[in-house]
Amino acid sequence: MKLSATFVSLALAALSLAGPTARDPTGFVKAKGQGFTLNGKPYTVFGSNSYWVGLMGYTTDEMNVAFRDIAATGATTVRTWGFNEVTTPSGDYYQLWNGSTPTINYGPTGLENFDNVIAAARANGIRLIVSLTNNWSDYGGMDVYVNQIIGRGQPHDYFYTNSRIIAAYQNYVRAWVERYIDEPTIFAWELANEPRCTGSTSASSGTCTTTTITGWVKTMSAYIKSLDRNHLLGVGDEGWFNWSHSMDGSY
Ligand SMILES: *[C@@H]1O[C@H](CO)[C@@H](O)[C@H](O)[C@H]1NC(C)=O
Ligand SMILES: *[C@@H]1O[C@H](CO)[C@@H](O)[C@H](O)[C@H]1NC(C)=O
Ligand SMILES: CC(=O)N[C@H]1CO[C@H](CO)[C@@H](O)[C@@H]1O
Repeated sequence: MKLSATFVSLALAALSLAGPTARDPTGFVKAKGQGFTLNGKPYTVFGSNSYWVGLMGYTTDEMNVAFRDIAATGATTVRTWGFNEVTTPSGDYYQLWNGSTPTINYGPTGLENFDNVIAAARANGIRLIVSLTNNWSDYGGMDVYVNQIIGRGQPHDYFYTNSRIIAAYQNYVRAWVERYIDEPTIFAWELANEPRCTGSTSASSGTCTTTTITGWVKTMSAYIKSLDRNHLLGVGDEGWFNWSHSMDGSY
């Protein structure tokens, strides 16, 4: 469901724009009205949610094959994960937690690995939407911040309000944003994959509302924009249909 939702929203974005697709690796994509431009030409967002490219232990050659195959479909833009929170080092990961202390992994299994993801995307004319944490427990996500900083089983939504968690998340995103501030292959940062009041643990404070999420979005957007004026920024949210008969309405 997560994947198809992303596909639908990217496909809608693609449908809303006619015209040639710019593949120039230079220049930052900009928002213009309801569309996007690259070096003054229309930029069509069409692609996939290939969250896995930087998390499979791929060699640079394998990353190149993945992006080459995706580009061959006509895709311009790939959404991918810029997070994997772990408490024990394993495979590719970007942040390692020891108790409440996170350490960003700048090495070959961490941000140096993501340097390779970017290089392979660029080599194939693909731009990246990079999500910086997950609502869900896949690849760690928000619940790891909650568990490690304020205690296992604490409400998921404290991620949005606890000052120590906010500081840890900001520290993490600053490392990403500053590393890639001049990198035009980044199409946009995304605050989180599907931020919601509840997550995989179903632990909730009972006081989280839409305003809790939008307040966090305002704080974090302002924070990232204070560091990086080059890149677009998205929330990573879903939920525009509001169907009463199905949970899928929240997509
Ligand atoms: C984790 O932190 C504690 C101190 O809080 C330290 O004694 C321990 O060596 C650390 N573990 C690792 C693997 O770094
Ligand atoms: C969503 O649908 C519910 C009924 O299922 C309704 O009460 C609510 O007002 C709707 N919300 C919006 C934002 O339209
Ligand atoms: C909406 C959605 O896709 N939720 C899923 C997110 O991931 C968790 C597992 O991490 C699932 O339990 C949810 O159903």
